[in-house]
Amino acid sequence: MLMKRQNTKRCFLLLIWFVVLLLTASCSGITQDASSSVEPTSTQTPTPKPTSAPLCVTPNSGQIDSSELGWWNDVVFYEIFVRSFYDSDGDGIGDFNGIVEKLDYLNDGDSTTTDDLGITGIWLMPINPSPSYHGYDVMDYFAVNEEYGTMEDFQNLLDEAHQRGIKVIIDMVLNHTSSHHPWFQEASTNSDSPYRDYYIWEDPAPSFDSPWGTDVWYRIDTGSYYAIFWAGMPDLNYTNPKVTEEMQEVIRFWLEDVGVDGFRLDAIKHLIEEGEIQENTLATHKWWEGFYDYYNSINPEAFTVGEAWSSTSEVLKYIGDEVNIAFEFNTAGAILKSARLGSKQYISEAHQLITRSYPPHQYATFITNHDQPRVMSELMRNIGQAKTAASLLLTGPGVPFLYYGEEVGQTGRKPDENIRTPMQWSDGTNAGFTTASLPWKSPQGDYKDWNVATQTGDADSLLSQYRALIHARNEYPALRIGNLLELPTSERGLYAFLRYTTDQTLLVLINMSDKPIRDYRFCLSEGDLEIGTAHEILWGLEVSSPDLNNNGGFDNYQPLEELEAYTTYIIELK
Ligand SMILES: [Ca+2]
Ligand SMILES: [Ca+2]
Ligand SMILES: [Ca+2]
Ligand SMILES: [Ca+2]
Repeated sequence: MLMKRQNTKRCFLLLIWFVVLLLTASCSGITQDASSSVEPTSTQTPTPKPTSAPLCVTPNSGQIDSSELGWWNDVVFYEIFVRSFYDSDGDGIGDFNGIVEKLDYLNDGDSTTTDDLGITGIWLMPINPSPSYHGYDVMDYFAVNEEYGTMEDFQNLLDEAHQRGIKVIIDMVLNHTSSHHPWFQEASTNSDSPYRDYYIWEDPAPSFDSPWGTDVWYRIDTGSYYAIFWAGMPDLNYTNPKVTEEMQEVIRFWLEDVGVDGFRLDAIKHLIEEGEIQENTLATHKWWEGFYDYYNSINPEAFTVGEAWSSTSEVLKYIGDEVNIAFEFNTAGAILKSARLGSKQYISEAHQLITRSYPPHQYATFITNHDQPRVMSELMRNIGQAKTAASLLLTGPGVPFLYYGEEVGQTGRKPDENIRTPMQWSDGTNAGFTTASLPWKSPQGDYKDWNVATQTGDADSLLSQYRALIHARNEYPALRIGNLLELPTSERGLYAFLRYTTDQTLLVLINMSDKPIRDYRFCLSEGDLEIGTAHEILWGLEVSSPDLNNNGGFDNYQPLEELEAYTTYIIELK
């Protein structure tokens, strides 16, 4: 009896497995039609053999409609925690003037020099007055944190950045205020105050928790209020039109009176709750649609990037009519995983998903940010893997964001203060961050080996890799706004792909393995190539040219005899 039941169960499982196989097969068929595709006849992975003919691929004929792109698609952003970047006046706290002093490091505004990092956008973490060190609980939306400088200092930073062709966006925290904000002070002490309804009160408090299981209802003398993150960050009540009006004025102020280029929008998925549903609600989407219309009416060139820490299928609902772009957390995880495991599988899957899901390039890519362990800690100090991660970020589609210090391999794990430590400028006292004897926070203990000064003259350093990649991205539109077509090889550690526009074709080779790769060949059944030349643009290496076939592609191309471990090459083909 038992045997029989097991057999039946096994048959049933087999049947399910078969159905799943069928579904997978048909889904991947759809995938291939929608994105630039591998030829259907050659989708089966061959047994890796050195002499096997390469799989042929054909580019997608659909070109990207440039009217769907924005100025942000030409930008490489750099996230700065002001408190930790550079201290100009020796009080141990980073400030606006400190950033101005370091702008030439970021981008000197001269396109002929390449010893700067080359970034073209800055995201400043919150700059408003706040009782916390990080600033994600705002006390005054119309002022700057005086520890960082004055509004004049900030205006000066904007001017100096703009002169160098750097856009500046600021963090905007709309979901909640600080409990020290005058609105909440008033609302929490006086139930009859007009500000009472700026927040969310219920009596008795409901019993539900946050999606991650923490308390969200806090009892004080006058009642219980809702705060999804913690008691010090009471959520604003956006079902009250007054709150929306107040925040529209905030947005107008920063765009029109101050002149920032846009906003990084914090925690957008938590804006409006519907009962116990506390993320990605319909009311939240509706509110952001109104917000989108509002800020575009103030300045149609204004840019927003949203933080919706969710799966791609949820994130993309915000794109294009609520915010311009949002962070691609799934791709960030895939970059790290591919770099760590030396396998293209994860990033290849992520690229397929985002290129078929979003409008072309309307997503923000990154590796880790101020809420996550630093890249170099995630990769256990493996500089080869860190270079791979940088290459995947900066040769890939979308709008890339770096987190300050990532380019010199800064480390840090949670708690949060430890992933937001001072920028490591040199091997001097306090990593060259401040002349104060006591910085607000000590730099990481290994700063003497990992800093800007030490890596600047070293062609093999991580910093040199970031510089080369960013300058290449600035120079070649195909890296910024081109299509992506993977060139299959049997080497799991070799991620090879074309980035191409109508008049530019780049072949990107990333050997993410710890071994050299020699046995690889590429086949492009058709393309736009006309003369059959190849030119390596990252390091100026000599590379072989492809023999063009009759369709402007190539059948059996090997540009370099050997791809060294953990190396990246970008080859322009004509
Ligand atoms: Ca200072
Ligand atoms: Ca320059
Ligand atoms: Ca909320
Ligand atoms: Ca939408």
